[in-house]
Amino acid sequence: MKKIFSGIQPSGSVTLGNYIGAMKQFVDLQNDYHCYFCIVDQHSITVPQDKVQLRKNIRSLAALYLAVGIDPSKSTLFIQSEVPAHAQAGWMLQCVAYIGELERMTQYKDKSTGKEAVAAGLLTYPPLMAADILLYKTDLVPVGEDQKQHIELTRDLAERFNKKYNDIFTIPEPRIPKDGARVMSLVDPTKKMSKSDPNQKSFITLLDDPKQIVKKIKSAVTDSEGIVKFDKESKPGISNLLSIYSVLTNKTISELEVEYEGKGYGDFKSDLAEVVVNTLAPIQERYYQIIESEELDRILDEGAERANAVASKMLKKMENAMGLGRKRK
Ligand code: ATP
Ligand code: LTN
Repeated sequence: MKKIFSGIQPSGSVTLGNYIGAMKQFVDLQNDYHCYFCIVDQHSITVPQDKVQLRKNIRSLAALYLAVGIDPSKSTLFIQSEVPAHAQAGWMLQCVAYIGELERMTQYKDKSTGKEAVAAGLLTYPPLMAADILLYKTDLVPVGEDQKQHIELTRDLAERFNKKYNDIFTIPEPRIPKDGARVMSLVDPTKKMSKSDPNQKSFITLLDDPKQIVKKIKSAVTDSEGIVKFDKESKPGISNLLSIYSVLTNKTISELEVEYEGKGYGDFKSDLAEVVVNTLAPIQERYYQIIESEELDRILDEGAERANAVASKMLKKMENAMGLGRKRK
């Protein structure tokens, strides 16, 4: 069976963008692939985090993975910091990566621009992500559009390592959804919806209640034309809402354009809010059953154990290839 690895940062509440761009695909893929899904807490400390909130976010993200449909009997769900091989392999890959290529990463540029103190880890984030992926002989990495550049770098690092040391890494491919790979902010539809955006109105979280969802969608920035039509350039707001509507209902954008011909944004937005509320209701119900359960801890313990067994083997291969420590099998 081919292998899949993907990770989400516990850097805030999971958004509709994370769900549509990443999590929704995970659920479908777990039937056909050997899947590893990770809560990448070590990635999230590349920007400042409140330690109490971080712990909450880690548990909440784990419960959400299960609530959207990740089945622990099919997939391995675990927390990155509970599998030490990630940080160890990440260090080794930092020594394979060049500063120049790390400085070219757009996520680094976006998150560091204008900041007074930037953690070194923000720059060296991609080799840790490469370690996440390469430790599991991953074939496919399902992610949103924004992560494409990081997967390309992962491929470059793997090829460089294979050539220089020993041919041990599988070269992974990104898997980016055809639709919904870049859900935009509700406040500024030229920016990606992001869970660490300080403006709460810019995103819908998977745990927002119906009232909040209706309010956020009603106040989503559109244009003054009043015509429900997809045009990313001149109507980015309504185009974003159309994309969300389309992926959540499986109706095509053209079908929706016909359905809302002659109707205003008000009707369109109320219907979309209803679609989002109905999509999230069963997820929220499962979430609240799982979040406080001991079952969740058991699943995470078992996940870490399974991940550790696989990752530590690849880590040894990396150490042998690079000549670190003493020769071991
Ligand atoms: P942060 O704001 O802390 O950077 P984020 O919301 O961008 O977080 P990540 O944890 O970095 O989310 O991403 C988890 C997954 O969700 C990745 O596969 C990423 O590509 C995807 N993703 C994130 N934002 C969006 C979006 N707006 N549209 C589609 N996919 C997205
Ligand atoms: N960089 C990703 C999160 C991430 C990831 C990974 C995704 C860390 N490690 C491995 C896929 C595979 C992000 O910011 N969304």
